[in-house]
Amino acid sequence: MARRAEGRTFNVSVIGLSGTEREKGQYGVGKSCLCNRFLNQVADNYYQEHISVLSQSDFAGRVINNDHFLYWGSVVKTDDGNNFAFHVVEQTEFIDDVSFSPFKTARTETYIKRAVSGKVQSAEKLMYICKDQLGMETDSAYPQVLIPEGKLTIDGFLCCFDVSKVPQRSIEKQVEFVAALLNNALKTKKPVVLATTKGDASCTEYIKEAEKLINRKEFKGNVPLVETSAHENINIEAAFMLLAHLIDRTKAKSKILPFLDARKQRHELLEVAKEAYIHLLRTNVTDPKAIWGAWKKKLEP
Ligand SMILES: Nc1nc2c(ncn2[C@@H]2O[C@H](COP(=O)(O)OP(=O)(O)OP(=O)(O)O)[C@@H](O)[C@H]2O)c(=O)[nH]1
Ligand SMILES: [Mg+2]
Repeated sequence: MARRAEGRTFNVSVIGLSGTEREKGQYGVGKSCLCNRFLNQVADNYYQEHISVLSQSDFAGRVINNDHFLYWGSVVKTDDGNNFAFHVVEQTEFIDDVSFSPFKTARTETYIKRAVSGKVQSAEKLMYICKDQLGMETDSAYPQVLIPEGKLTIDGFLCCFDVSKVPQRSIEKQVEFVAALLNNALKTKKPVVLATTKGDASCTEYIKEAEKLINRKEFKGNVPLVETSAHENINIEAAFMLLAHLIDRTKAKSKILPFLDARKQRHELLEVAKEAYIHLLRTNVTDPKAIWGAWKKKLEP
């Protein structure tokens, strides 16, 4: 059954509470970090801070390209021996750093309508890597990867729900916003997964609110929930793979671990990796005067 997924590309749109500080509170809900963790395999390429308050020139640059979404690039993941290719976009709201209101574009719908678009398009838009890339788009430090040509048809939505406490954002506000977003996303008939974000800094009542939300009668059974943490890399791949299985209607459903079990598994894996790395260093680097920079390069794959 799972073979059907072989060679298929899944275009995923990551959505969630977005807007000015008045709407989303002091920080975002974690859409960018979730995308960053999924797309970049190398831990050193994970950035904890991304921006959405920009200058007019950064908004008009090739990465943002005068649109309220980011193209995060593509990645291939292997599950049960099958390859799953993903293209990921993040629907957000970019704010002008002079007026502190959203940049005006040709599209005038609200975020809740725009974020569930079935197709996204932005001619020659470049893949976003990190905030320092803005204004430096042509610098050789940043690979220039183009969004696929033409319209990108979205196959499913990964909706973020922040379960940490954020100043100037009430939980009621987030619940109301995400409920409207889920409603609109389900109307598209595309699969939707709710990812609780920032599980490493979670508040139990907020997790309960997310569970209550997906158990409302209009969503019950239609929106699976995955508890994630981008900072600790917990259940991130699992959330995308679950969505891919729903899109592909494969019987091989991903097994989603509860947050604490997934965290334990992650810590065990890190422990094994750490031990293996220490062993590698001990067996290779025997010169007490060895220079770290030079050896690091030699040992990197
Ligand atoms: N503790 C913790 N903080 C996180 C995690 N993910 C994101 N954050 C923090 O939350 C803040 C907002 O994260 P972003 O990923 O930029 O949020 P966003 O939804 O993309 O924000 P906008 O696009 O501006 O709406 C940043 O300070 C992140 O470091 C996480 O897994 N754990
Ligand atoms: Mg963002």
